[in-house]
Amino acid sequence: MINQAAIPWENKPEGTSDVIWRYTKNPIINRYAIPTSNSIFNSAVVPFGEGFAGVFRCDNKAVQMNIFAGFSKDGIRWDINHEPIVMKPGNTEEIHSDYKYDPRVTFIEDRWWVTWCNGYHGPTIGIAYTFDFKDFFQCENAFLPFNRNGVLFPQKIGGKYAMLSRPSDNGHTPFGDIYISYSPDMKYWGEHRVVMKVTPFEQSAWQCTKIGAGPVPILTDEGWLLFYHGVINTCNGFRYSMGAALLDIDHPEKVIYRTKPYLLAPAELYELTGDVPNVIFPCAALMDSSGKIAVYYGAADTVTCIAFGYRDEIIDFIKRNSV
Ligand code: BMA
Repeated sequence: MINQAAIPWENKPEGTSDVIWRYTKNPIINRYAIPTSNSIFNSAVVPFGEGFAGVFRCDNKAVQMNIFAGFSKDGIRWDINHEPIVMKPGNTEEIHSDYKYDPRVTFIEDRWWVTWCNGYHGPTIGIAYTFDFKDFFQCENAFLPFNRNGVLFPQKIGGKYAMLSRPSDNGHTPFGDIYISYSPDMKYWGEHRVVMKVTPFEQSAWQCTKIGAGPVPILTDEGWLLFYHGVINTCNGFRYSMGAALLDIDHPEKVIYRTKPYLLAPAELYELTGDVPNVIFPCAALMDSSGKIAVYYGAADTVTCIAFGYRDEIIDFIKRNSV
């Protein structure tokens, strides 16, 4: 795919030593951006054509969770379809779905693959592919319920598709580690291995309750750069922050480095308050050829935001501040 559009970008504010900084015009998508929406957050964008395409989590005013396609010239101003994606059968006729949320998108070989949390007698990982963000073809769910945060690697590893996921329960899961699974065909998944677990409370409490993969991992010379969310349970409920890890290129179940301090935690009003306060939930990242990165994240389960960073600075930070 040739992408001529520059990724969204804003220079680092003077005087900060942070390696991730927020877009000053956050949020980029407000909760009522389409007529039926209660909230638009935890969404995925990719370079597409001469601009960008995305799959957006829009909860409607009945608070039904669904995913919607959208398009943008600059990655900031989005035209999101007013109707949700209607799936056609892909590698199965079984495309039952009670709800869909928290999509991720990546290009592998010849098509775009979408994963999301799919309601099939409880949350599990749904998979679909598209060539144009108009027709979507739903495949077999990757796993049994209960699972969330299914994130594909953007290329095969050892000849197989690879997916991170976070086995969970049917509610607001009070635990959760990141696993990897492999598939020869995007239908049958196995070779499940643990990648990363929560940290001990006294070592890094922001990620001591549960963790989950965020954007599709980014291939770098130093390993797969994985942004992830980490959660601490507080007397006021869960607080979601963002960290990052470097995973071995050929064996991504091997964690090389992983941030002890968070990279971004709820601090701005739009992160601290909303339908679910204190949530930063990254689901996509764009990187250009110079190593500039734009991370897209849902804030407070209400709106969609961007934060920026330089690949090399982030990698250096992860190495210097690893657990
Ligand atoms: C998780 C998911 C996310 C949500 C987060 C915080 O379990 O439901 O969609 O952003 O909780 O509420």
